[in-house]
Amino acid sequence: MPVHNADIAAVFSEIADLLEIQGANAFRVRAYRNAARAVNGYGRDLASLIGRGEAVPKLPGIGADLGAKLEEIARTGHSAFLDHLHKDWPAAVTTLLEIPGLGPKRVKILYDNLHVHSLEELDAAVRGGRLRSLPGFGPRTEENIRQAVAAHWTKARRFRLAVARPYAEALVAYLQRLPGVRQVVVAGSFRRRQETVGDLDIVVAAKPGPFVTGRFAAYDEVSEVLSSGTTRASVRLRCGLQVDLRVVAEESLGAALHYFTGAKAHSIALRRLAQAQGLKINEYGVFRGRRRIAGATEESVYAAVGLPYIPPELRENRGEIEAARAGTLPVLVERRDLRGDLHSHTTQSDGRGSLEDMARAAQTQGLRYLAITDHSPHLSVAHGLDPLRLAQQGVAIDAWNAAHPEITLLKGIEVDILEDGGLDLPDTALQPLDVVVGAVHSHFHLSRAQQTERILRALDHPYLTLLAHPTGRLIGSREAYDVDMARIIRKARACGCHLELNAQPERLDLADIHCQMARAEGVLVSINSDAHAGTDFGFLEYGTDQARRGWLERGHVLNTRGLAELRPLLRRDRDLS
Ligand code: DGT
Ligand code: CA
Ligand code: CA
Repeated sequence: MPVHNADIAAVFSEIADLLEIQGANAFRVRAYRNAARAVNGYGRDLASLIGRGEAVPKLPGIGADLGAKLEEIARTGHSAFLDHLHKDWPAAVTTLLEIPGLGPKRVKILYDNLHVHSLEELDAAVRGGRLRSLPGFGPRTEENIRQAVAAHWTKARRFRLAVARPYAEALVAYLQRLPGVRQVVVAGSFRRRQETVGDLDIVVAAKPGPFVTGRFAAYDEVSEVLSSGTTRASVRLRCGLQVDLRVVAEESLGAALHYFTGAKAHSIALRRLAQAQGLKINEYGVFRGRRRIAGATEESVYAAVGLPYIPPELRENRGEIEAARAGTLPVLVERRDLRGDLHSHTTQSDGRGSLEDMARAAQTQGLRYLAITDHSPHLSVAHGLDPLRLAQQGVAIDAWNAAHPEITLLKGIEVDILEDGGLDLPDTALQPLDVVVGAVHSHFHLSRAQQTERILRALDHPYLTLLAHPTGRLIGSREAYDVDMARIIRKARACGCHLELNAQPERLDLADIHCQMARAEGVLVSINSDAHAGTDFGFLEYGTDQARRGWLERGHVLNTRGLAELRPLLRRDRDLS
């Protein structure tokens, strides 16, 4: 069975989780977490590479020991070390970590005292009131966990776009090789580039008949066939992801794609528009009476109702049909419009590439400038930079820039926004920098009023250029903190500050609706990779997808500017002296 990079990364993550629950050395745990990230971010399929006998590529943070484990997993899909850990710790233990409020220490206490090692057992223990007596728990914690477990049960499992993508691509490649298959497109929320997908919806243009659905059901990674007929089938993959397949005639591909791309609300609105013109749209085409007047392409479907093509990212019935009718659809930003990146890390803090590594990788990705923004001292786990180390990094950046006109490094910092809204470095350290990215990394649970005040106060700081990952959410594991985004966005405009759209697949923070709010208020958004390794610049694609869902055009995005145009937009202190 093929092993994807995501599978290898999942093994490393699970090892890290289990080691952490055991209370292993923090550096050892971090090494496995970093390895998982490096593998996830690597652009080529490691298993096929290794299968062809090529040397295991040098990935940041992966030395001889982890490299050998990587090769083992890539070849066999298993890790002897993980199997060894499972002797003492059942696999389901790590799923307990998905419950907010349960960290490794508490999971260990639960396991040691109550032998709770799955969500079902946790549920039973909570119902039985057995948690409150445990060291460090208490009735309030028990109640919080009870609510978190209930929320977990009701929330059907969704996959982050970046997690679903390798599965989608491998399956598309498999289907495309089948004889008689003309075209394969992943539709649904995946095509709309939603940040998470509930399942994959694949539309195949092929000769009708049971051949394609049969081959689909026989795909290696299928663990369960939910249904299979001549034109449709549904399966579940080993990773838990469900995939729905539709086989359509080539002449209906556009109509079918439109139907299965959705979103449902968009399709319904378009059907209404068609009805008003005496037309009928369904998954086979656009019809006037019995006559089919369009359907081979999506363009033809829209044209039949008098509209220009609407990009999938906009199809949420949030005003796109009205905009299309009025001829005011946005010309959405594209990845190739990005000229630079304003948030990245090096080995000076918690990055895994040197200054030179990061600069070269950014250049390879077509960027002309890169802000180096390591952490500030408050984030001690990340070995944040004090003023002296920051100044030394500035010297190294000057040296790089003097020798490398092809890509310009900007001096920056990702400075912690403290609980009171102050910044974690003195003005004297911030003043010489090109970019000051302010970030909340602590006190996520302040009240909405306090959290909002805290950030507004930070935005008032004359050296702050950019508010990083503005809501702090981690998709699927940490809710956004409670803030008044409308006020923050208005404040940002008032003080000439910009907002980041952090492109890390688990952040994608700003959310699409906040991008729209920023656009409406005239606040520029910077699509930043927050790269911790050279391979992370690939995240910019996900950030761009999110920006497109937020209706952003090139002009709304700060880092589509060339350096000369950018520099004055980064300085806020010029008129203050
Ligand atoms: P997901 O899977 O929850 O991330 O979201 P979607 O949008 O991929 O939804 P899904 O998989 O249930 O359906 C895929 C597309 O198929 C959906 O976007 C629109 C279309 N579709 C599904 N059910 C209906 C329906 O009852 N009416 C219409 N017009 N379209 C539907
Ligand atoms: Ca879907
Ligand atoms: Ca579906």
